[in-house]
Amino acid sequence: MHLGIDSSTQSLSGLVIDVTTGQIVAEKSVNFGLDLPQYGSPQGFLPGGTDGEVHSQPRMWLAALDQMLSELGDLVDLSQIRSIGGSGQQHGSVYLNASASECLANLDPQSDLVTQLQSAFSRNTSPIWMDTSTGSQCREIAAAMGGDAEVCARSGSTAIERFTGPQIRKFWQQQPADYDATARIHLVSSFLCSVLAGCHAAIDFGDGAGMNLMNLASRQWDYDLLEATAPMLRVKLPELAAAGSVVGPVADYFVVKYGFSPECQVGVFTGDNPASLVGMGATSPGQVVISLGTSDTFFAGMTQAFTDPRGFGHVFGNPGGGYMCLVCFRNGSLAREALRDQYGLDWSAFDRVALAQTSPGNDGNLMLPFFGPEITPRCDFEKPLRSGSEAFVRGEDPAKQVRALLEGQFLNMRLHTDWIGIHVDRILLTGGASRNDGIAQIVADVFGAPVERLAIANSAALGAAILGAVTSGQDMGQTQSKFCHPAHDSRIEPTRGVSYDAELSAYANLLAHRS
Ligand code: ADP
Ligand code: XUL
Repeated sequence: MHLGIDSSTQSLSGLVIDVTTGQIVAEKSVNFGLDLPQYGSPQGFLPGGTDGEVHSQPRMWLAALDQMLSELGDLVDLSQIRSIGGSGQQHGSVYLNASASECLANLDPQSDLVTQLQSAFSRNTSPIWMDTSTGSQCREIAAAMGGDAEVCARSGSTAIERFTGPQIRKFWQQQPADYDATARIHLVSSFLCSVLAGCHAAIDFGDGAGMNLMNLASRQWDYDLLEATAPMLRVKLPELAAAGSVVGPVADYFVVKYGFSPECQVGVFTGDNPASLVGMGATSPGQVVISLGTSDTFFAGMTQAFTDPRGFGHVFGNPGGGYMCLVCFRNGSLAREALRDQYGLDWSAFDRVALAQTSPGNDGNLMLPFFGPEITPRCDFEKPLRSGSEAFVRGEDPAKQVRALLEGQFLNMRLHTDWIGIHVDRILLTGGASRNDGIAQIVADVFGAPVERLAIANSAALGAAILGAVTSGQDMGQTQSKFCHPAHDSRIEPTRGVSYDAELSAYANLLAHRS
């Protein structure tokens, strides 16, 4: 058996697979807001950050890891786990001082992770992917490199506010003494991997590409980018390695406390999106995945690395080899939740029956579906912009509002993914909101392609478990063929005769002329 651990924005999950039987044996998830209310992060991050700052507490992730393993141990015999793979929300960074190596190597099973790693942080909080506060740092890095095009050609993305390099630069500028006291900077993924292995683990080529620091072609740290970002950075960064390659055996702490075998191996973790690509069985080019988690993301394997001319899309290393493209939309589930709560609705208002009260195109009522800052396109929106009938613009008619939000979200996605040039003839849908048939229908209609879903919504955790199997020497493709099948009856066809071409132009026009 192999364990996959995914630490996402709102929860940390564990999922156990048995490659012999092709079964998912157990799943356990700890929700940061509901299960760990003492961290004051109802949606997984600290509310109330100013000027676009969004931070989370790495201690909360440690508490969640302890809790998840303790609960998972009630469901499955952890001594049978041969290897552990994992993933984390991308871009988020964890800052550790010089005592961290010792702390990691000597974890005492009589105590817990939070208590023991408490003093190993050189920064109490971690900036996460929702942070949009580093605009000036991005401009400085681009200027030092001779322009955005150069940063993009080297790292796969222009300098982006949530990416780790600009975040590190801001930390160095604003807290130089704390930066100096930082011995190691991890991503969420490599941090949790290090805890499990009891030593500093590498960053993989998938998550590493989300930092504006890795040279995509050579898969090494790019010294010019490091220099443009902050001094003495190379010594603070881990090594780079392929996702799933062996880090070492699981730390004694986990053997004694949770009953893992001392032979259980920990593999290099990756980002949640690259892991999802693995978990959807979509690592080979030709398949498109849309993930509807806290953020909405659109991604696909690529044979060649080419970048988004408008600068919103990214190219990462693909854990299956080669590259993947990714476009991330910050106003995903959080915007759907905001509209749902504003109108006092529940998710049934987003299902097919409810949406049948309105029709595709929504009688010309359109919405720019942003309730907070957006990254694709980059703009500090505060509320949605409506266009259409007077009643609709006044905010009346909840069913039309729901349709307008969803059509707006997927028109925005279609508009900002056309650069990839993939002919979309099937969409694999995943993430928490993918189980909603109404949302899936609108995805199918807007893209004009059928949608399929796997039996399991958490494809990142499944991908993490498959990477765990790879750590034990299993073939990725063969393991994917055992687990990554669309669920029976999960397919949704686009509505016959419906095309969103005119709405796409109207949406692009509204976006271009927004006030
Ligand atoms: P993440 O991995 O980013 O933490 P998930 O992929 O677990 O997020 O998705 C969680 C989100 O899914 C929730 O925030 C919620 O908004 C959304 N969600 C869950 N169930 C439904 C549903 N039935 N309809 C629409 N959205 C849903
Ligand atoms: C991708 C991104 C998000 C996070 C959280 O670039 O910022 O999708 O990985 O899921």
